[in-house]
Amino acid sequence: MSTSLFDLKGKIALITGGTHGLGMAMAKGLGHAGATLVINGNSSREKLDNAITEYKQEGIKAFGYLFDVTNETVVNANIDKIEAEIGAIDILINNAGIIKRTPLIDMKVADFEAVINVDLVAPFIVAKKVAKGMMTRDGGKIINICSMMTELGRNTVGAYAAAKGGLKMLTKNMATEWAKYNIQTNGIGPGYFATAQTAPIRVDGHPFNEFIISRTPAARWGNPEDLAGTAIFLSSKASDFVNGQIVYVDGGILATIGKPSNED
Ligand code: GCO
Repeated sequence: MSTSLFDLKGKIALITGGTHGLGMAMAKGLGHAGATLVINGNSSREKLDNAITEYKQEGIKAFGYLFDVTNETVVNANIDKIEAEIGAIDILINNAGIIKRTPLIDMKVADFEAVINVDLVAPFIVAKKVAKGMMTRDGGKIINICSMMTELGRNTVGAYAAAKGGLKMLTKNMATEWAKYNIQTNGIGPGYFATAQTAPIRVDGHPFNEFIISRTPAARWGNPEDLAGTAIFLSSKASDFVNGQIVYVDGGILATIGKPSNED
């Protein structure tokens, strides 16, 4: 029996969108802390299989399940399948997300709805099903992946901000309703990280790249590995009395109004 506060041996963790990027980095953190990983992919079997191979190459026990997190019938069937084949889910990281960068005035309603569906409705669908199982056992951990856009607006990401702002309040409501079942529900708000999602706005010389470097007190983009410790913390015994909190891993962006360009 493990005694370490941060030891996840014997735990089963489901990570949606865990085939790449921040989801994979957080999942690896949990895997190296001892958890068995169940990785959801949304579309490509090849991408999912490649990710599972990568986890296993790092000595992590991992299984892949391909399903659309926005479809409640499909989600419910796959959670039942996972819990029958692998075991009861102790930890859920709702990480799967999309972004569409378009000025609101030009955005199609269908595109707006697609972002809301994946980034806000899907975390509700998956968490509701997983929580039902946790309620019949001794509880569990739910982590919703938020964003800087949970707290701040930015040109062209209005739908994403609406979803991620809503996800903060959904997290607080899950915490409110489910804490009595020993389910701790919290969020992680990544700052600006070096991923495929941000690659287009991170190229050298891109005004946004310079802006983020100047706007971040740590004066750098985040590395996906920077998220692993917070994910382990919120997945472990160490956070058993933490509920409804969004932990921002952002290099300090949300702590400051910023500084004039002529200041050090
Ligand atoms: C953007 C970025 C952000 C980051 C992240 C910040 O276009 O502003 O993609 O949305 O990805 O969500 O926390």
